Amino acid sequence: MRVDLITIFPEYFSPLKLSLFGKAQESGLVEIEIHDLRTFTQDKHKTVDDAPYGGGPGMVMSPVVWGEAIDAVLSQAKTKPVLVVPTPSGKVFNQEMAIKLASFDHLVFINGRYEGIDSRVVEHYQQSGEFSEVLEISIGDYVLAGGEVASLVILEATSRLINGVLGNEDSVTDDSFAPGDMQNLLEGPIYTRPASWQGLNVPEVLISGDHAKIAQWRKDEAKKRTRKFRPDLKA
Ligand code: 97T
Repeated sequence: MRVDLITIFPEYFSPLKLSLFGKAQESGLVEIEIHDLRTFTQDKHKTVDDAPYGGGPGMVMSPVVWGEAIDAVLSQAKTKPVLVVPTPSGKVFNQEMAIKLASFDHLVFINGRYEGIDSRVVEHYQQSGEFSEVLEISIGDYVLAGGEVASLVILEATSRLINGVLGNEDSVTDDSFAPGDMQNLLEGPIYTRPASWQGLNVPEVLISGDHAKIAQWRKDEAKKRTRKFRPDLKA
């Protein structure tokens, strides 16, 4: 998979150079390139924003500068990429969307700061046909200072699903092997040695050796936890 990230804060993406992602990149499974938006400005002050039409607080990022940057990335693309736009007004990200993103060959993330990116940028690339899809994605109902952290979240959730990345040995995408990846249920409690710690004992059933009983217990605990913390999920 090829990933391009465009940002005014390239340093935000330094975690991508750490072991987890670094290994995936060395092995050639994921190729990540970070682009500084300011290199696509025309003026001496490298301006990327302007006042909003209609008034109001804050600044809006320029469609002209974003267009230059995105077109430069597109000109290097071998296949039609997917445009990922982190925004608080997008569709809320979930595991199903991560699985879908992991199936694509090329992702381009654009990271807005200030009050956001001029809305014509998304509109233009939706209609230009240069991207196979344009996905506006929120990572939850809270406000960030910009899209960079949201992009990191989306990229980590996505890249760990690619075989060979982040130690994925086909166990990750298979629900039956990956309780933490379950779509409809939270994971129940888990334990390791010692059997007793701080006066707290590991549930007897897990030491019983009765695998059918253990599976039933885990399912029951997962349901209890889901009903408690995520009543919106069907458990
Ligand atoms: O709050 C934001 C600002 C810019 C880009 C994305 C976000 C956001 O994404 N998910 C929640 C908030």
